Amino acid sequence: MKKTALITGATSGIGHATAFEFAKHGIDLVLCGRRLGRLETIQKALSKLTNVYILNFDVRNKEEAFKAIQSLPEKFKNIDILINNAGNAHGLDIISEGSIDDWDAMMDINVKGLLYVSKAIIPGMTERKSGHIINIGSSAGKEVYPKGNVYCGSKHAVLAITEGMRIDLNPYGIKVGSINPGLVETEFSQVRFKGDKIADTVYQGFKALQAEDVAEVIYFAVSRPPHVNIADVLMFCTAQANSTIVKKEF
Ligand code: NDP
Ligand code: 8X3
Repeated sequence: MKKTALITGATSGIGHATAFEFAKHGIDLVLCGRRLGRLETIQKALSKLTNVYILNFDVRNKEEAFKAIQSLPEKFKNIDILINNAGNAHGLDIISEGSIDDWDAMMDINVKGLLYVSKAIIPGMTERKSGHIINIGSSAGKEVYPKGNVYCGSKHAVLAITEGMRIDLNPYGIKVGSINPGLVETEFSQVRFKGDKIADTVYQGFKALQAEDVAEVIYFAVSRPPHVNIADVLMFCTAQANSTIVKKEF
């Protein structure tokens, strides 16, 4: 039977690549993000392959998030697969110099935004006693690196919440897992460094993971048979050993 997936952060990077990967496999899509123009462009491109509905909201705003999800038309209402992907890092500073606005943004988007969207979608899954939730964590949810303090904290929270969801949703037969990549070449560093040219150097000298590499793993997880749940994946590019060791060609 055709499934419907809701992907947050579908306008760029991992979420965007996942939308394309899912469309290729005929999964119906509800694509979310703040940049409406991008959502419309992606909808136009993917509508040739599958049914696509777009929802334009900021995950930080719980009223907007609930209103958007509740507004889904009948055809897209039953979300089989939730990909909680929207997120980002803001700044890279030692804890004494970090900006409170950056901290708020990371906790509000990466942690609270994920919770709001989940809260709006999980009741439908528990009612139907089926569903699959994949939270996009990070290697930063398993390790802490210098100046990563609050971003790493937000991603550790994502991992703890994922495990909590898996426990609590177990009686309903709902699959819950996390995919945790290391360095992926997306708009992530443009956002983290607020457009500063240092962002251009982050992925230089080695081949970082590409958004499509992560999307393929996400599709692998959602395409397993009903008795198999991919609970936790840590993935790096070959050049990366952990959060602080990356083999560069210069
Ligand atoms: P991108 O910056 O390319 O994409 C981030 C996506 O999140 C965009 O589609 C953006 O859409 C959306 N988003 C950001 N803030 C909000 C918000 N307030 N409300 C709604 N949507 C929002 O980064 P990535 O693809 O790399 O990041 C995706 C996820 O992967 C994040 O959770 C990130 O932490 C995680 N990750 C990234 C890694 C990396 O190295 N790139 C490694 C490990 C994990 P819009 O701006 O249109 O709202
Ligand atoms: C993104 C990976 O190492 O830039 O979550 O924090 S890292």
